[in-house]
Amino acid sequence: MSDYVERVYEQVVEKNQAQPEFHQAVKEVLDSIKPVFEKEPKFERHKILERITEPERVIIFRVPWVSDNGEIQVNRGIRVQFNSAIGAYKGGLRFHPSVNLGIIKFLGFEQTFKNSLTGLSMGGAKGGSDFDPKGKSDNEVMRFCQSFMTELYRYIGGRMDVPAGDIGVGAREIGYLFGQWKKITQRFEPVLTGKSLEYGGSLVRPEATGYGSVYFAKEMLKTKNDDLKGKTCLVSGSGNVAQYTTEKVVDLGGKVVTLSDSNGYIHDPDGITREKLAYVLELKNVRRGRIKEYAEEFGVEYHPGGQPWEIPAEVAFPSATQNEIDGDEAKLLVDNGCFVVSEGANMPSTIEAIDVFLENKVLFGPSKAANAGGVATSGLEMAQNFSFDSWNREKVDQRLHRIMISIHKMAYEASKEYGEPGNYVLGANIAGFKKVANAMIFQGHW
Ligand code: NDP
Ligand code: 2IT
Repeated sequence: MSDYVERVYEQVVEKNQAQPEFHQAVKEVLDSIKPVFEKEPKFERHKILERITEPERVIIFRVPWVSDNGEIQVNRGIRVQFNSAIGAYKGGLRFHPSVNLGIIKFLGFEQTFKNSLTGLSMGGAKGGSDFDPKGKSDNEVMRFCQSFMTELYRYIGGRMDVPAGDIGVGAREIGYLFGQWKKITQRFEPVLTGKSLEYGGSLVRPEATGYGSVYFAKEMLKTKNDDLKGKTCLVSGSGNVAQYTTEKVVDLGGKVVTLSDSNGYIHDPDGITREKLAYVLELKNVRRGRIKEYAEEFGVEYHPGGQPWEIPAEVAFPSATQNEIDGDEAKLLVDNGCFVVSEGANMPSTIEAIDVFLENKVLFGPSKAANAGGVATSGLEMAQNFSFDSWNREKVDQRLHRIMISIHKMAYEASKEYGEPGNYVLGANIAGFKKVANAMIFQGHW
């Protein structure tokens, strides 16, 4: 039966050439769910794998805009509506020069299973552009967002497809995108999440991915009667996810000693305090500066070009981007005593790195489980919007916390049922997959 899985994987590679990240994401899921096909032949009969690896729809469009110096610029916009079996399409937008179809497809594919794990009714999607917001003026970002939405608006809606933020897309970009959508459609509905509070955003949405990733780490540690108190933690990135991961670790008594950006990392052996974190938020979100400035401000080491994984620590929270930990870096982490990894970023560990973590019995929280708090809270934002309500911080945070506990439980129980208790890669993939696959079967062949 696992021949079926191998065959479909080969077809995916053949049909989607030059999309290595998409192949990687598919391989990780397919390898995990092999035992499901042995137990339940109906999935093969219904050609679930052929269908689930093919996006329902891919939209690619031109995004022309004019820079401040009067020059015409052209970027590419993409929206991949991957799977709507369990809800309207839902997933973020990424603005980064590296964005291409393969990357957006890997993210949309992952999103399908992640959203399933949240227990909320949300299908999988992802979008973005090769636009680089770095160094652009607010007006340039606004004109770009307006042009992007002038095409995208045709394909989205509060009950159709609801984008949100990701790398390079935060509250500023969501605001410009929403303003343009509203101007074109003359409607006010939850067509985007990650909105500012003033016009329908949810408390705790900015914090949710980072908090959720730490809640997931806490649940994994609990299975060993352990917690984060006094543990040295590595965080990579210094954007949205990294910032609130750091905040929650500090709250729970852990010590975060690194942050990074694409130029290098800082090492603060005394730990990043709330005061220092406030500096990071201002540096990154307001001044849009580089993490190097932290080292200058607080007199700590800056490692240009490097990544935090060479620093000894017990816990790692990769929170920057895909494939930021390879097999050798995973070995280094393990050799230095790291025994908990919670993936805030999407697919930050290569397949080789995951193998190293699993072989060494690291408590490894794969991204589709560990970082699902962000999209889950987007779902809570929509629930508030559709009911014309807004909940207080405690209520949203409690719901988020409960969802992360439930995702951990589902992944753990599936890992146990399939004979590898504590293998959260297996557990999350199986639990996320089954719900979507069954929903597809119930709805007939489409
Ligand atoms: P931000 O844009 O806020 O921050 C991204 C951070 O990662 C920056 O520090 C950035 O550095 C660094 N980074 C980005 N690309 C690279 C790269 N190619 N190499 C090295 N460093 C890089 O994004 P988020 O914090 O929102 O996203 C971080 C990760 O978390 C992504 O993988 C995203 O998909 C994932 N995620 C985000 C969610 C959300 O709600 N925002 C939800 C779930 C997952 P620099 O400034 O130099 O580019
Ligand atoms: O990868 C992700 O889950 C996100 N970027 C958040 C998606 C969302 O719709 O909130």
